[in-house]
Amino acid sequence: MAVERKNIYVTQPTLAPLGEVTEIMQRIWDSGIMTHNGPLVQQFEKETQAFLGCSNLVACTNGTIALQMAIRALELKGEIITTPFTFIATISSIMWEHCTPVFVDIDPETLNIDPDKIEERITCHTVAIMPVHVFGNACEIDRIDEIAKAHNLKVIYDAAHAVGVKYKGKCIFNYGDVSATSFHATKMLNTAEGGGVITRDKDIDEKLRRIRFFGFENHADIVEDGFNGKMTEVHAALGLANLKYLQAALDDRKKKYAIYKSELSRNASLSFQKITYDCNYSYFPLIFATEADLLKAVSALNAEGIYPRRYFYPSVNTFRKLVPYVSMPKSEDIASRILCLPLYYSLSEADMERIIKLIIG
Ligand code: T4K
Repeated sequence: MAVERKNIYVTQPTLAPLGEVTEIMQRIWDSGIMTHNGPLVQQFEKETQAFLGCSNLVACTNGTIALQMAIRALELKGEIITTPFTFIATISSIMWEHCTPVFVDIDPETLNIDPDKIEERITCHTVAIMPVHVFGNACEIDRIDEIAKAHNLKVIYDAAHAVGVKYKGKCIFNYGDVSATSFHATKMLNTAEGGGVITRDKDIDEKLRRIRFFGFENHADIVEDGFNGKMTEVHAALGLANLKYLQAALDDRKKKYAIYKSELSRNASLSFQKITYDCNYSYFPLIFATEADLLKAVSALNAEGIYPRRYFYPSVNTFRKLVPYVSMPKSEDIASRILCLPLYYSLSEADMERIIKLIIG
């Protein structure tokens, strides 16, 4: 009799046992406090900071709003240099804040913005650089900061993928003017939906907290151009429970990444993201020689109920509805032949073996 297999998707959330979540949630039922910077949100901020090694983490509704809060807190108006190889939220957050995204092509090995190309795109309208630590692979932070300083620009890191990443031994959120991360269900640490904004600057931190709460100061006067960016107590409870499993999830990803990489390296036509500093291995991006090879692998996997994802396809500079098209050859080329393989805590090594076999035969 044939064995019925469950479908395998690109990821699955790392979830604490339900009992541990409800134990924390009981406090909401006891107090009746559900939102508005309640005790669980404050505890989630404190414990996440302590785990990661950063300060001034402002928890919010999602990673997109985190980016928008960062842009607002820095009062940016003008052009923001960013990467075309990213999720659409990087660009939409810039546009929602009435700024203009200006693309700089990527380094096809690291898949991050190419620092050597940033200065060519700086104009008198440029106000900031928004690089992305793509798939949790740390950007060339020193180079980017040097360029920003020389041109008096702000730096916001889109660190949506970068929970747990270090740069030169320190939490990656400690760099740039502000970092924005995501606690979405598909991320290393999840609150179902959620985000966080991090800065070393106490004044910006306080401003971010006011922006998150409609712009109010002390529930009286409106002192900032704010909105509703609050994380709820329910989301924070889930985050607190999941935080206990973050180290295990990071260790597991690193181990599984190494297995995939060593096995798939046997096929010389496949290549991998180059990691120079640090990575949390939250995704397993695999680069095929051609798009046809990628599509062949996708059909073989799909036929077995396995669903990898084409992150990030297409390159966001090609979304003509949003931005005038400017050719970004490296990003467009990589986007056409990169595939993220299933990678998550409960993925078995036996399933990984099946995936590897289906790709390299
Ligand atoms: N900047 C960057 C660079 C980003 O990548 C993102 C988001 C952001 C900013 C903005 O952060 P958020 O505002 O989202 O916090 C996902 C996520 O929705 C998104 O957070 C993420 N990046 C983006 C790269 O991917 P999809 O379209 O892949 O989601 P979906 O529903 O197809 O999920 C993928 C797989 O995950 C499913 O096949 C099954 C599994 N899954 C998904 C969900 C939602 C679960 O097992 N449980 C779930 O609840 O977007």
